[in-house]
Formats: sequence, structure tokens, C-alpha cells
Amino acid sequence: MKSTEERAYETLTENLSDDGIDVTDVEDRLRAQRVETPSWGYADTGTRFAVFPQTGVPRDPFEKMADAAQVHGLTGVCPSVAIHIPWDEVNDYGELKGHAESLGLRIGAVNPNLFQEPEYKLGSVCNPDDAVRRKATDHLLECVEIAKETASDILSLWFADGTNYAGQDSFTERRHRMIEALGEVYAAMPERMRMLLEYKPYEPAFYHTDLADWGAALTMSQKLGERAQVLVDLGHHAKEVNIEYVVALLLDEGRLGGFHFNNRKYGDDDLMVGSVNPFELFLIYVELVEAEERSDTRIDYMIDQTHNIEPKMEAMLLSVMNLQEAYAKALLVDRTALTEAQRAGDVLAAHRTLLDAYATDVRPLCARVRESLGGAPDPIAAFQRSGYAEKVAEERGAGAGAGWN
Ligand code: RM4
Ligand code: MN
Ligand code: MN
Repeated sequence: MKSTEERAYETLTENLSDDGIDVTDVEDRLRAQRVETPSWGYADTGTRFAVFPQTGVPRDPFEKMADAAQVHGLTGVCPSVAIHIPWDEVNDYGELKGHAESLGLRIGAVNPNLFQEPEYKLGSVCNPDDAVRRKATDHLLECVEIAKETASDILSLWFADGTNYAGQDSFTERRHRMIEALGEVYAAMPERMRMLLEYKPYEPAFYHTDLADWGAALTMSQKLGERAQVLVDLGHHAKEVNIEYVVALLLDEGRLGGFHFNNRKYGDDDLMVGSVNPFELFLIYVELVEAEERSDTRIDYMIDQTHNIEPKMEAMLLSVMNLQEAYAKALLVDRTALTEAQRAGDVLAAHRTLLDAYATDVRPLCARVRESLGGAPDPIAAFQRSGYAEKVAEERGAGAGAGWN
């Protein structure tokens, strides 16, 4: 007798094949999907108001890698881990790289931290004080070195720089200071390395932010060179901004370099991917799939989340699963029918083509893909059965925060 899962998979794939979909191709592409997880998502992080500690969270970057290896093992698509410096500072980066490799992982994007030291009160690379700008630039250069030592090829930059009051500083001078600092860092990057520029409209700065939106990040990347690209963090837009449109525009300019997946209701909430607006996530993937078919643009897909009240490992697993489902649904869109409807001006048919794909329950397909990658059909259930949480709770006790507390 076939199991319920087997029957669900067979029914789904038979229906898809009947609709003219090449299921093998969809599965291959799902197997090739990659999602980078953030070291800080495994540690205790929270809001400005409180960090609720959880037992068993990693005490150091090595333990964060161990947790990331669990996520990769159960999903099959998360072989790299982003690090934040100094939160993940170690004496020997070669050792961290070796440790990651021994777990089947590699170090992903290196994220410099330029927002917590007292000198950065008025900004880092945009600060009016030469000495502070020098310190910030030196930290960026140090991160280029760390990337070299860990064989990472991405320097991922987010600046808290901005002002709180009208008249506080000159917008233009601040922009020129950033161009100068980043120009120096760009020149220090080896050929294989890319620089990703992340924008954010506000917070911690409340009047203006130096890289506030995609336009500011895009023009900055154009000033620096081809290996500077824009990173889209789903929590970094004003409410109601059409993110899928921003994605299409950056793709068309050849400047979309990376993603920080998370979800938000109001601000930079860093909630689990797909938890608030799964339809938006699907529509973003519809644009990404189209671009994938057009060119060989390299985009690094990363999660950027802070789990404050939810169990961290399960939160990461669910986020990865939601990304697999969004991608799978986007792969099911009947592109021919969509283009025909669009060109014929058939608004309803075009829209329904998207809805058809979105409404498909792709979970049996994603489960099968994970299994074929050595992962688990239901990663959360498998994780809970594994006893890993209990084991690390015993070993690590209270753990440590990522720098929030
Ligand atoms: C920022 C931004 C960055 C992340 C920091 C911790 O809001 O999203 O990507 O590195 O938070
Ligand atoms: Mn981010
Ligand atoms: Mn953020």
C-alpha cells in the first residue's frame, strides 16, 4: 500500500504533467536552489525593547555553524552561512572555515558591523569626522581580509548612516564621503569578490538615511563598478512598496546581487519568511524565475531574520521550506499562456495564470526534493524527533546573544 505522501506526490505530478509541465526539470531546479542562513539567526536576537533568551543557543561562531549544518542536513539547500563581524569574530578564521567545511558548509557573505560603537553616533563612512570614517573604512578592509581567509566572495554592506534632524549634515557631502570610502574598499577586493549594497528607508536614522532606497543603492553601485550590486531586504521598504517591481527593475539593470529574506507587517520586523505575505514572496520569485531563464545573473539568496519569541531552529527550517514552496510555485507558472494573455491585453487571463500556479499545493513535490537531497520530507518534525535541541540545551545551557544584549 502506498503511503499518503506517495499518493499525494503521484497525484500532483500526474496533474502537472497533464498540464504540460516538465516535472523533472522543476525538480532539478528545486534541487539547485540555494539559501544562505545567517549566523545571527541562530543566536539570541530581539527588538529594541527586549531579548528573550532561549536555552541551547550557540555560544560562539563554531556552534552557530553546527546549528546551520542541521538546517542544511534537513533541507539540503543551505550549504553556506553568512557571518557578521565582530559578532562572529574569532582568532583564527582559517579554523572557522575548516570547521564549517568539516560540517559540509562554507562561509557565505561577510557582513561588517558599523553601527554599535560610540564613534558611529553620527555615522560610519558618512561621518563628518575624518578619523571615524578612517576607522569605518579600516573595518571594511578588515572584512575583505576575513573574506579572503574564509574563501568567501561576498562583502555584504548595510549602513546605519543617516541623520535625525533637518540641517544636521549635508546630504551631498555625506554621499561623497561614502563614495570615497567604498571606492577604496572596492579597489581592495579581489577579482572574484562582489560588494552588495543594502538599502533601508529609516531606523536607526529617523530623518534621512544615506542609502535609503533602491535608487540610492543602484546609483552607488554604478559609481563603484560592475562587482557592486544591490541587495534587497524584504523588510527594508516603506509600506505598500511594490517589491516585485523593484526586483524586476534591478534584474533588468543587471544589478540585483542579493536578497535578505524575511517578512514584515509594519517595519523591519525580521519575521519568518512568508509568514505575513506569502503571495508577495511568490510574485518576487515569478520575477526571479523569469530572469533565471534570461541570463546567468548570480544572485545570492540569504535569510536575514531575528527570532525573538519563536524557536530558532524551527523558524529557520520553516523559512527555508517557505522559500522552496515559493520557488516551486513560480516554476509552475505557464509562461507561454502568461505572455499570450499579456500581449492580447487579457487582464483576467494573465492574472489567473499566476493564481493557478500560486494555488497549487506543491508541498509533496518539495518534500520529495528534500528527500532526494538527503534531507527530510518534513524537516521540522524530523528536527523535533532528532533530540538535537535537548542535546544542545544540555551542553550549552543559556547560550549567548549575537550582540543585541
Ligand atoms: C539591518 C540589516 C542588515 C543586518 C542588520 C543586523 O537592519 O537588515 O542586513 O545585518 O540589520
Ligand atoms: Mn538585512
Ligand atoms: Mn534589517
